[in-house]
Amino acid sequence: MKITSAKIIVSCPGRNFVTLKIYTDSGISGLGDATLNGREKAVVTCLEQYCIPALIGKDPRNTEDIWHYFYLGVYWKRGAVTMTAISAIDMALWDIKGKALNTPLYNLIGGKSRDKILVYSHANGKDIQEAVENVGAEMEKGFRAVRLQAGIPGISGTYGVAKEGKPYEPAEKGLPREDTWDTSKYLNIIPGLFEKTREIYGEDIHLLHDVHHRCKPVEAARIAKELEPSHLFWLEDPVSGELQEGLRMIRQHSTTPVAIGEVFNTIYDYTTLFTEQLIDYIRMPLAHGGGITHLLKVAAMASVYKIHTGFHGATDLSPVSMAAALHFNTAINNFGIQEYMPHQEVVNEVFHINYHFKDGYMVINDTPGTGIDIDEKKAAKYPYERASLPVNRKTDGTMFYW
Ligand code: KDG
Ligand code: MG
Repeated sequence: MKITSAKIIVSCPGRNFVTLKIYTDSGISGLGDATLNGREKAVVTCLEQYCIPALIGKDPRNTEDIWHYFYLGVYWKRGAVTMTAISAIDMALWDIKGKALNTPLYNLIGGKSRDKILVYSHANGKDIQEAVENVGAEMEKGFRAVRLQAGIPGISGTYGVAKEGKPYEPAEKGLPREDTWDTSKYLNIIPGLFEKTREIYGEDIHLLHDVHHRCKPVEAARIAKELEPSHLFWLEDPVSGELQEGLRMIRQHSTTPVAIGEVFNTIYDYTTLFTEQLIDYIRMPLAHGGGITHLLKVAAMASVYKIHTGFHGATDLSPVSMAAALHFNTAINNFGIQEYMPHQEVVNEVFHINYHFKDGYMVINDTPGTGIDIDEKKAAKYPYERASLPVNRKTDGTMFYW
């Protein structure tokens, strides 16, 4: 079998998605998600100019060799743009492999370890009261795990909190909005949010919280310690992962489980975190962390250190990513949880999805490969629109670092 061509489909059904479609001489094609929120066109260029020309003529079944060809072959290893391009190629090739063998992706990577995938949804509100009420709404939909964020009084536009009752969407049209951030105000609010939630709903719901890399190690240790009585499922991105050693202080002071890595892109971002058992969950998704080939290795190494997966699954990962992740989660032993932030209805016009939500879990069909399809005519109806994630300044105007 040979790769004959590849196409990139950029579409904006409510938000931007970049989809790679690889064609073969056997008539089989495969899909990969190449979406990198706010940097979509950089990945398009990387694929178009550098990767696709080198793919033509290769045997798509050689996923391991092709992965190393692109990872080692660029010389300039790693980085979000390069790794997203490699991830999309890898995802599409595993899709082709599954279709060629007429079997779902999970069968190629270990078969079924489980029939259904535990997912968590999002609840947020402008203040504690609204956020707590929204946890109840998610529980009524059947979710058994909920990520909870609340607006911080005195801070305009808290990241992770929806505006005016709209569904939460991290990127906004146009250039980046500038928000203000004050960590001390944030630290004072969050423990009370979870205390109230536990008081109302008890212990029979998993609660998660995302710090979005906003704390210094000592601040993260404080919040992790203060949240201990609320028994979180995890505290996400408590510090920026640029400095893996920064996670040590959290571990020294608290037993709140830690998840990190939605912005990571290789195993080398995790080595200290694994070997010192500084975290409990891996957030790095298939779409940015080198695809199935690389994440199989990351998950295997994590399992040695009793660490589970908890892949990123925000709306900026396309349904192609979600389908691939559900297969992956079905197969591996050390799966923990999957983030599920439902896409807007219009997304289902473009992507024909093969999974559904039921009683707190996602279920994936047995269609060969990843089993997801794209309607290119519908995709063309929604052209790319520039969108950006916000940037943050401290109250005195300094760019927020930490
Ligand atoms: O593109 C950035 C978003 O995906 C991210 O901010 C969402 O933190 C996020 C999460 O955990 O879903
Ligand atoms: Mg996050």
